[in-house]
Amino acid sequence: MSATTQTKGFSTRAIHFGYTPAEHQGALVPPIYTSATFAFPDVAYGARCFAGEEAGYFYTRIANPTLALLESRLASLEQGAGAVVFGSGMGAISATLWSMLEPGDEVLADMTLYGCTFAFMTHGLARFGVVIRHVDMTDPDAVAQAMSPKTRVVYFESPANPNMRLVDIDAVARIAHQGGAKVVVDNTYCTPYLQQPLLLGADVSVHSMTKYLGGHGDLTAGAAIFADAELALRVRLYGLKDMTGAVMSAQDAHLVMRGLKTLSLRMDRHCQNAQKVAELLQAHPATDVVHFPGLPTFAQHALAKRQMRQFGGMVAFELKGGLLAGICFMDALQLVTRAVSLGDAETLAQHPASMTHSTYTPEERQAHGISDGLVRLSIGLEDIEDILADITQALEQAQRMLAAGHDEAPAPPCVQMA
Ligand code: 3LM
Repeated sequence: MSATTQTKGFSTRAIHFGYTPAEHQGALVPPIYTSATFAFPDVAYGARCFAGEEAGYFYTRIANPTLALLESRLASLEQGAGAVVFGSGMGAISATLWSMLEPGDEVLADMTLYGCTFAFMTHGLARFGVVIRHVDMTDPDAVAQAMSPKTRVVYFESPANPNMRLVDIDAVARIAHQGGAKVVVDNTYCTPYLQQPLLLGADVSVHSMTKYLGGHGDLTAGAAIFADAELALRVRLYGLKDMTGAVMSAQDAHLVMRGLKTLSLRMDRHCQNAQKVAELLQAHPATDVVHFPGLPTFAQHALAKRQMRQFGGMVAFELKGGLLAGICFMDALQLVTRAVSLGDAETLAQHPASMTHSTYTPEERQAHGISDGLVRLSIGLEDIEDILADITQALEQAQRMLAAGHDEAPAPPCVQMA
């Protein structure tokens, strides 16, 4: 069997793509090249490397054999022409956007973005003359209306962190391309296993590999996968090399490749468990609203079925009693861990308004559809009965506290209580 053929299935490529043990002393697991620099046989070779005339490795911030293997595997999994890996998801996002934009250009961004992406745009790019405009991309017509001749990049997450809104990638990509803009999709919540943005028309798919791709909460890393190899090269030689230096370590690349081997298995289980949690929450009298694409009542359920393989492992919800009830619920959890991040084996609970999305002002959160009472769960791989039992007891505890008029749960500092 050829280890490198694109015709093999997703899981086969996640395990084998780009690597032949016979070329590496028979080592089943690819070697980890920790070297920062690479020896030149002579000066002329070194000069050719720097001039881009020689394909060899010369410095790990630009390229490294272990990172290159991971990059080729990611490009294969998401059907890209090339990929670049980074030291974090924010490294991938910032290096990509720095490489695509100039002062005076406009980014059209969805209303809801991960908090640090929002901050990078509004507090970062905007300071350098890039105009950021937000539009509700759940409505492709709104994107068409908002496009201007200066729009260079259309940027969104689907599902969006934290409120799970979906964007029709195919429809929005068509509109963006008609207007001459490129489309960047943050595919972190889905991974290449659940969603293939490039096949739906996107130009770049970015990932925090800190999440599902690594899968074990023990590394930070990012990736950008490109439909166009030329843009990939520009991001590597400008965004990564000069603008951010957000290089990934070879040891972390090894860990991500280990994570990739079980990605499809883990995602299947994350999705199954999340579906059961969402159903439990929706049926429970303590909950007000549940945001999960796999619920038939989810407003964009049909779109989810069309563009996602399964519905993902993330669930967001609000309890009756809003913020106070949400805090009581979170503090009552015993198995589920109170922590930010997502995609780990452990089920995690966090409060976006005071944690991941505290980069928005309260007014911005309100305008961008991130309510103070929202609780976000990253559903893990534990036995589903244990996850459901912990959530059930925490819901009951929150109900009891509210019924008893309990008002001791302090509001997180950045959230203004009504
Ligand atoms: C979080 N998110 O808990 P890193 N894109 C998306 C993300 O969710 C994230 C990034 C990019 C969370 C991290 S909040 C302090 C913890 C959709 C990260 C950025 O740079 O690898 O963390 O990825 O939602």
